[in-house]
Amino acid sequence: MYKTILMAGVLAGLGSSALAHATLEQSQAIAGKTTKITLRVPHGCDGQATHTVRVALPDGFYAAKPMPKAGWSLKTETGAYAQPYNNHGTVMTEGLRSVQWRDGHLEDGWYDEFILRGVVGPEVEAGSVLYFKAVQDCADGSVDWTDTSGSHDVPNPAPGLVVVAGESHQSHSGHSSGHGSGHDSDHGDAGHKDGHDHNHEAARTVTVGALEIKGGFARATLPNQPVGGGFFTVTNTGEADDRLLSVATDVSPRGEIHEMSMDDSVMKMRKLEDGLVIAAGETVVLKPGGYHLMFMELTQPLVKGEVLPVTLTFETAGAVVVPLAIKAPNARGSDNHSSHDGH
Ligand SMILES: [Cu+2]
Repeated sequence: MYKTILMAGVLAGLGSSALAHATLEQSQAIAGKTTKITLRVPHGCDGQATHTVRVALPDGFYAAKPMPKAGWSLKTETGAYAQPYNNHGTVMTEGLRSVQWRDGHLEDGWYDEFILRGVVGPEVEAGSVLYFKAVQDCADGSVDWTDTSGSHDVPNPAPGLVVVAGESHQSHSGHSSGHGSGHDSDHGDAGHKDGHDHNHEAARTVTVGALEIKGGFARATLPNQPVGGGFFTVTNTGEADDRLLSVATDVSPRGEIHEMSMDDSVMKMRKLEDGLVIAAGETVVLKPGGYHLMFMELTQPLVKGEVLPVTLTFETAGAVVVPLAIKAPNARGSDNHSSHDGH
């Protein structure tokens, strides 16, 4: 129990530093669907009040509309899209590209949210990140949130969300996810993809620092199954060791890094309290029966064919979002993982 509390403290510590940044409330959006974007502004510029909040809309986000805000005036800019979109049978080649909420007053010690909505282009690849670069203007300066490198170690990461594949019509009715993004869409037919290749894009290689991560997958869970497992292969192409410190995901309040090993001819699982070392020049495989990610207290089932974005945090390389393709409950493993029931 003590370990659990200690771990929670460490996670809370990481969380609070992330909260100091401007972020989006939404962590995911579905390709081809309408989604709401909520920019959270947690502080001003070095103690000064914010009077303007500017947000640039990324390519791949169209038919956007800002939500007006009492006490702030709205200024918008339109421009050409990177590609045309079919919006209810009308071809759109341009539209809203940036929004400014101006002439407001948000004290450094206050918190507020700035909202817009739009459609994620059906062409946006699952697993890619849409960044909404944001800038706060104050009396004597600005704070920018415009770094789109994907690293969480920079002082000014741009707010972003992970795009997941559009659902097929068949699987939609059976979808029990509590995730709201896009489900209120009135653009449901805008470029609906067939559901068969959802997993395909998730298999691509993700690079962060000297690390190359590929083959990410998770196992679909049965209804009421309390935990889920995630796997991937990581190669350290650098000169120095790195270490996987934590995993975070929307579907679980607690992600852990586990190891399965034989102990007196009994397969046992244990949590790696100090993380998992990725030695320089080495490849570490997380797989069923070996090292794995474990998502405790699942808040929703992992559905085969969907993509689960997880945020991995490494000691040196920093944090990176890795899409895990959700495969069959027994995917790529012969072990029955039954010891997980004891969690
Ligand atoms: Cu486990």
